[in-house]
Amino acid sequence: MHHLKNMDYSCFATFQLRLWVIGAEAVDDESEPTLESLLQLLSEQAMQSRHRTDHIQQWRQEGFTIIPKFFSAAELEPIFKDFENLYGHLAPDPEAAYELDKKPLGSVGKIHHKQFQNIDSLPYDASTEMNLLSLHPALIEFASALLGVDSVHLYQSHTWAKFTGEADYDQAHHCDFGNHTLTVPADCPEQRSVDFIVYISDVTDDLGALHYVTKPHSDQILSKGAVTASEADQTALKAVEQSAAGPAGTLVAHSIDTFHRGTNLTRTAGRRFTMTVGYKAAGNDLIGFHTWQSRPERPWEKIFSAASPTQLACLGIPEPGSAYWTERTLALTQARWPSWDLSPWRAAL
Ligand SMILES: O=C(O)CCC(=O)C(=O)O
Repeated sequence: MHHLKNMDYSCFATFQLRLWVIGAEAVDDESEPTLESLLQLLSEQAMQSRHRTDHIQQWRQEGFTIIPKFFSAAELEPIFKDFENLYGHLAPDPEAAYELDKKPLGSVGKIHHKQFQNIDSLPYDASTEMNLLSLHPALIEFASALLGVDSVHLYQSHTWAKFTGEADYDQAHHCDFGNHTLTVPADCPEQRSVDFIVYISDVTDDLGALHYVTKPHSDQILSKGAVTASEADQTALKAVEQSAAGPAGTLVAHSIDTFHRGTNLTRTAGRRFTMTVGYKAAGNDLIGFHTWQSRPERPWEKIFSAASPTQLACLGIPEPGSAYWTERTLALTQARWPSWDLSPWRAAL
C-alpha cells in the first residue's frame, strides 16, 4: 500500500507526470513498470540533480534560494584561473586597496557606474569550461524546473570582478526588472525569468555579499507585488535583509522582481569573482538583456566546438530535426564556423 494521500494535488499531478516520463524513457516495451521501479528511478534522478524540490518551492514563495556547493571545486578551478588572468592585474595597488566609503553618514548607498567595471559577456576569451559554465546542464535543468517549462533560453551571461577600494559597492534595495523588460515582472512562473549568481570565489560579508529581502517581507513592508522602493522604505527593508554569503561554488537564484542590494567590500585587498546568468522560457519576448547575435567577432568557436545541441538551443540555435536545417543552411553554417561538429544536425536531416 502506497501512502500518497498527504501529497497536495498539484504536486501529485506533477509527480504522476514525472513517473510517466521516466517510465517511458527507462522501461522497454516488454516489461510493465512497477511503482517500486519507477520510485527507484525517480529517487536516482533526484540524487543526480543538483537542486531539490524545496529549492523550487522556496524560489517561488520567497523569491530567493541559495545552494552551496552547486558547482564543485574541480569544476571551478579552471574558471578561477581564468578570472585571475582576465582581472587579477586590475586590482588596485596595495595602498589603495582599502574600504572606500563614499556615502553620507547613515545612508544605505546607491547604484553608480563605478560598481560595474570588470564585466564582460559571453563568449569569453577564456577556457572552454568558463564558456560553458552558464550553459551547464545542471543550470539548464534547474532553470527549466524553476520556470516550469521544457525549453529555456540563456538571455544573460556576464562576469563581474569587484575589488576592495575600486568603488563603494553599497547599493539601495532594488529589483532588476528595469533593464530586463520594457514591461513589469509577470505573475505566472513561465513568463518570469531566473537570475543566477555563481560564486567563483568565496563571497563573505566583508567581500561584498549580496543582501536580500524575501518576497513575504517586501510584500508586507511595501505592498503585495511591489517592485520599487522609495528612499524612505530602505530602513525597513534593511532591517529584515539577509546575507547571501557563501563559499565558492554557491549558486544564488532570484529574479527580476526580488529586492536585493550589493554591499561594499571592506576586507583589505579583497576581491570577489562572480558570474551573472539569466534564463527565461524559450520564446518569451518580454525579457531580454544580451543579444548574442550582435557580436560575431567574439570567440564563438569556443562554444560551438564544445557545446551540445541542448546547450546551443539555449542560445537560439535550432535543435537537430528542426525545419531550419537543410543542406543549404548546414553547408553555409559549416563554412562560417569550421570547428563546429554538425554531425548530429546532419544525421537528423
Ligand atoms: O553583485 C551583487 O552582489 C549585487 C549587485 C546588484 O544587486 C545589482 O547591481 O543589481
